[in-house]
Amino acid sequence: MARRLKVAAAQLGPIHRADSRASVVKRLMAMMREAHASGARFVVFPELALTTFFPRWWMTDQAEIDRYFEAQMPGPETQPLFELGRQLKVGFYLGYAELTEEGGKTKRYNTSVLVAPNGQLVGKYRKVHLPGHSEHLPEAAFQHLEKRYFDVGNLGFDVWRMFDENVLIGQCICNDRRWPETYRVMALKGAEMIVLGYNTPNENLHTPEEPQHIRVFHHRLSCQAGAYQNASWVIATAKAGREDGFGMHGESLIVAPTGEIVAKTLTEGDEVIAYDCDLSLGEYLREQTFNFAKHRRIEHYKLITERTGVKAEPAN
Ligand code: ING
Repeated sequence: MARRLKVAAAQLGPIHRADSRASVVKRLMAMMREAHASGARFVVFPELALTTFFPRWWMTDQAEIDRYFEAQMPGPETQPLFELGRQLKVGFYLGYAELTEEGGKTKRYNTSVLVAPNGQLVGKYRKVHLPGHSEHLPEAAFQHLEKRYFDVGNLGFDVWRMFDENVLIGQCICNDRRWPETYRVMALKGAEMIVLGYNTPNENLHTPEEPQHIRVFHHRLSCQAGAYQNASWVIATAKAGREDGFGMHGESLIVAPTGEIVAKTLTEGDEVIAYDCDLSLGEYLREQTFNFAKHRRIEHYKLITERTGVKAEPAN
């Protein structure tokens, strides 16, 4: 009997600065119900799924910034979503801004959690690859201040066993999907399915002349390559649409271990897509092409973990 898990990507349309968390949680719950009605047992929500993508705004007042963060997960406003998951026996991935105390210091992370069908929190991830910049760019059409508002994630890349099928599930966030190291570390820990949420502006902040179709092409390329090269299912869920006028692309994807896109969203609004994932599909790739133990030569890869940036050193 093939191990199968029906998974849904629950894409969010825009969340404006004026939108309340309660109104967003209602939308998340409606999509969880829709996913459940389609037979899905695992729902992947976006990155920073409770608020607008606030790193686009220059803010200096820490209290104003912290209004976008959660001090508890679940907290009073998100508890209804966890309760619904427990009632429907649906597990989920949720991205949010985490405010926490570590060693007497306040820390702020771009975080995601995996929640089991019994409503219990299974695992937490904090975004490692923070894109953008930390200083104000007054001439730019919008900001991308993740390096200012968040600390670099300190939990590494992990996988967790979930569901009766004992699926090994890894999680990451947005820009992480562009870095092959992200998928590879989780695949080396046995990931069969890697889930992530994202908020990706339509425009390139630094190169406005970059054709818009390139953004979606690079998004697909990153997810498809990550899936194929690690023989893993990849589910990538957008927060999309125009938030206070600033556009972000949709194209939420469910990608098979072969690298093929098996489902994608068509709109930039709240939209649920689902697919009954055969967890054995990646096995032949893990046994042959990407049999890591048989084919990888780590003695030639040292530079990947010893050197951060480029240092041109031609062999001739
Ligand atoms: N957003 C974007 C992302 O990685 C980005 C930032 C877009 C970086 C395109 C490079 C190229 O999808 C977040 N939130 O990481």
